[in-house]
Amino acid sequence: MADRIMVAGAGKSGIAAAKMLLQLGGDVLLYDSNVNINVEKIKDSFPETRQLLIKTGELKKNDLNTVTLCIISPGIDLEAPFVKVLDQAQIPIWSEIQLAFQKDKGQLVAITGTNGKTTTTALTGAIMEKKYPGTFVVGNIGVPYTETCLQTNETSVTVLETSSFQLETISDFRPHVSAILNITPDHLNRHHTMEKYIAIKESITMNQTEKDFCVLNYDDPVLREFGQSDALKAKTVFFSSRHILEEGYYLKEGNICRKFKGVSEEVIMPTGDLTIIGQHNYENAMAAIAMGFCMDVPKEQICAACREFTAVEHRIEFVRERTGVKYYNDSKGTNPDASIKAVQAMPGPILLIGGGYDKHSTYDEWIDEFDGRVKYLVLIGETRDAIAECCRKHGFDNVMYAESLEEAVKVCASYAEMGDCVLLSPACASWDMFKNYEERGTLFKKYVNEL
Ligand code: UMA
Repeated sequence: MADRIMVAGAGKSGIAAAKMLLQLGGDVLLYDSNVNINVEKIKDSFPETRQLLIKTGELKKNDLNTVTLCIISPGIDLEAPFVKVLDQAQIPIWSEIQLAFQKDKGQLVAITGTNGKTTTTALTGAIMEKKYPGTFVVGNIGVPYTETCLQTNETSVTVLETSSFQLETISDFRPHVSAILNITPDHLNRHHTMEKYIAIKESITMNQTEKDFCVLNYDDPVLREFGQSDALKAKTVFFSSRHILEEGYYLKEGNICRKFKGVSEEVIMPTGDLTIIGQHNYENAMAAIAMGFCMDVPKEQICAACREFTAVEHRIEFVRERTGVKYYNDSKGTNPDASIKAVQAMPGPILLIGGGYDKHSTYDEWIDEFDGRVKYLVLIGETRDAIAECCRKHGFDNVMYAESLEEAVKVCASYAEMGDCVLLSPACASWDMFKNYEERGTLFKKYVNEL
């Protein structure tokens, strides 16, 4: 019997990986632990199913008889019970991005970090597109890498948003340019310790050599140390929004500038030319600009892409103004640090909608940021008791509960006054009440537009 590759998880990544493997003539076992998924509907999405087996529910050793490799979807925890069965059978596990990387014929730019990944990936993609018309923008941003990797050629560039979940099971994955934007606590329910989470993020560089580049945030103490350590083989390119660097990209007098050994300071562009707002977005822009230069995109093309770029959906996205109140969708604010950035970027007093899936985050710094900015916090979801308790501890009493996102929007609209901002920035993932953060953000916009 022919060798079979198992693809674990029948979500976006799993379906794309299975299709790619079938297209290459392989035999695939598509496995999902959820017995309630619609197997017939999944089969219908495949053009050809002769070499495809689908299995749901408990995985047994016998199911793995001819399986030689497992491609795992990012949402699956390596502590999931079926992974033990794979380990016992000594079947190697690759992430979906590792599989795609092996088939990528072009150049790869990969971006990770706790926050800012999606905006930076989209902007970097727009910069690359100017010089390399065959640019693909994929990964955690929503399009699986395996969906596009077979379309790559020697001249194409792939810009990949890379989550810690995807990096956990790479092997020879090697981007020519990598970036780590920042590292603050997130997904600790899965990675358990900060040390492990940091190591996974830094592993984006593990196969890079001195021919490659790694763009790092100088203001993040962990990344500054990493960039100066021998552990990093790629050329370090720092950016900073707080320091004028001897070498790297930085902010000075309202401009994004750069300076390198033997070359005098060069102004790239004024931050005022960008439509994305807030210091964190200037950091994202500097990282994207640095990646543009690493990939030899001319300065005029980099600046043009930056000027044309508008905020990505669900990231401090302006929805509408109604009776003098501005509504913003920051559904992508899925951890406290991301939500702090949104709170800081608001142009007026805030009615904030927070709460969601429990990733065991701590909310103290988020709530400290409310001071003088947040008028009311309306809580939804699994974490609302924990957040309300933390608010009490910090002396913030203007907390209300809502049973649904729709109710939360209505509560905010009824309490908001002229000049206020209603912000959905939950500081939590969405998986307790929604399929994903996109669904949460899309519904928020719908409820706001129905007011
Ligand atoms: N499943 C199992 N066993 C398990 C757990 C899940 O079989 O133990 C199955 C589920 O029943 C489901 C499938 O796995 O059928 C879901 O797989 P998935 O969660 O990996 O979801 P995908 O649809 O493949 O989407 C993934 C990313 N999701 C996650 O990392 C949770 C998407 O990132 C990404 O856009 C997509 O691949 C394409 O690359 C989303 C995300 O929330 C946006 N990412 C996290 C974040 O940004 O914080 C990391």
